[in-house]
Amino acid sequence: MSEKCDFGLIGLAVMGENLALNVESRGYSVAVFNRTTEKVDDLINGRAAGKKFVGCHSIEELVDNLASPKKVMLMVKAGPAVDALIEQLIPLLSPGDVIIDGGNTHYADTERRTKYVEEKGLLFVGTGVSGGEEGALKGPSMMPGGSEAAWPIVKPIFQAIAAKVGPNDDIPCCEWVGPRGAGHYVKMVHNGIEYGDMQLICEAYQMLSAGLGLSNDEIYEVFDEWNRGELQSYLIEISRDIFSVKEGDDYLVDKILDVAGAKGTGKWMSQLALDLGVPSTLVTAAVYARTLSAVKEARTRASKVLEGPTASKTFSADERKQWVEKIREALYASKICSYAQGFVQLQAAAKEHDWPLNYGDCALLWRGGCIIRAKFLDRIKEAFDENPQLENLLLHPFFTTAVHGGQQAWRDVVVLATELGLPVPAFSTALAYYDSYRRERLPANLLQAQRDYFGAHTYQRVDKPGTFHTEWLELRRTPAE
Ligand code: 2AM
Repeated sequence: MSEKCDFGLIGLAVMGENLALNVESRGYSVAVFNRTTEKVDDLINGRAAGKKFVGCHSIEELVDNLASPKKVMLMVKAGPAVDALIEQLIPLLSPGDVIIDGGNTHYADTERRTKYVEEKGLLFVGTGVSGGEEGALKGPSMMPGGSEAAWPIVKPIFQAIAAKVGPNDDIPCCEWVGPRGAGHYVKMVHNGIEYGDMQLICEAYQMLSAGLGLSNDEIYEVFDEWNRGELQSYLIEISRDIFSVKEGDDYLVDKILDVAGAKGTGKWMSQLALDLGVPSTLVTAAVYARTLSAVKEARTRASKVLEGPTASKTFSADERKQWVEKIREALYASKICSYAQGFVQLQAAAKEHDWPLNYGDCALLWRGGCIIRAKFLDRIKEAFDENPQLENLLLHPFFTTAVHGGQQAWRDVVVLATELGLPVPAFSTALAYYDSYRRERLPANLLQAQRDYFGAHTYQRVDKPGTFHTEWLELRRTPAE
């Protein structure tokens, strides 16, 4: 092919390769390069055969093959590889050209790289890409941030390859998120919410199986029904499917070791929530739940020593039915809290970094293509479109009504879990968040008194302004000997 290509892509692991095929399938020609060049040849002679691809064996060749303004997307391992490639690309590119990082990058790296690449006269985009291998090929959710001037250059291709939603399937799940690291931050919050959703579903599963004694077939039916209502989502759908997969007479899910892996984006969100001083308790509970699952040998030893409640419960068919509905309500209410926390963290991060985020758009980006895609996100988009400054999702009438409707069931489920000795860290932290957030007065008055007592940290009062300190030792009642 003698004509220059529309798009360049470096890094042909599964995500990169599928994304390149997606771009080409929308009518664009693509130049590709991979460090291990056999992968280039494999692609060109395999899945890309007969398509508008140019296989390159060096970065120079890739850049030479691109039309201006040149767009080079990196789909390589996040970290030093991205910096190294940026260094190699800078001398080869011209002002107005765009370097795009589509990896699972920490937003702080994207903040730094945007400034650095801009100083060199080029444009930089750090984009979240969610949807796994299939999403990359057929339509991912894309969350781009970086150099504002790059957006009109990459927009047509990005929006062409992204997932589409809406009544006519024509609204792309890809919009400009904001400057510098904003896109990767939004992607991280997406992943953190994903951690919360997955943990909540796992806790619901545990209540259904270990709590109520439902069979895998029955759990399949429950999830199938849930997926027809307000919980309709990709994660409920795949969880349902999992309960139908057998190896001979046995269900595969029962054969899987209960040790959770993690790549770290949930941990990032949790760490950054602590730095910002916002209570993202669901993602944190979900990260810790994975951590505790990982110490399987210790749990096995402890299981032989530490006792749980002795009383067991039996349920009639009717009671089971009622509890299934209560668990559904508890899941929904907890999920609302989880998303409320995610958006509060986004708002705090936007303030700290001076990103003009559009929260309705964030909800739209997650509406399709990505792992947390769900019908429910339409309601979140509407809530933020109606009031872009919405302080907390729980305060929007739709969600207020929803949690009010489910709160008794939610409390009952947490009580039942506690009685049965079944851990529900995400259900219960969500409820504790709800109960803390809705209470005008918390016991922090005593906490402030304690701090002032031992460390003279001072306190403020409800009855008059100012900063106060008390000599507690002098004023206290002398304890009886
Ligand atoms: P490879 O096939 O040569 O290993 C995911 O690991 C992708 O990132 C792969 O395409 C891998 O290339 C690429 N990658 C990892 N480290 C890299 C580096 N330092 N430079 C270029 N590509 C790299």
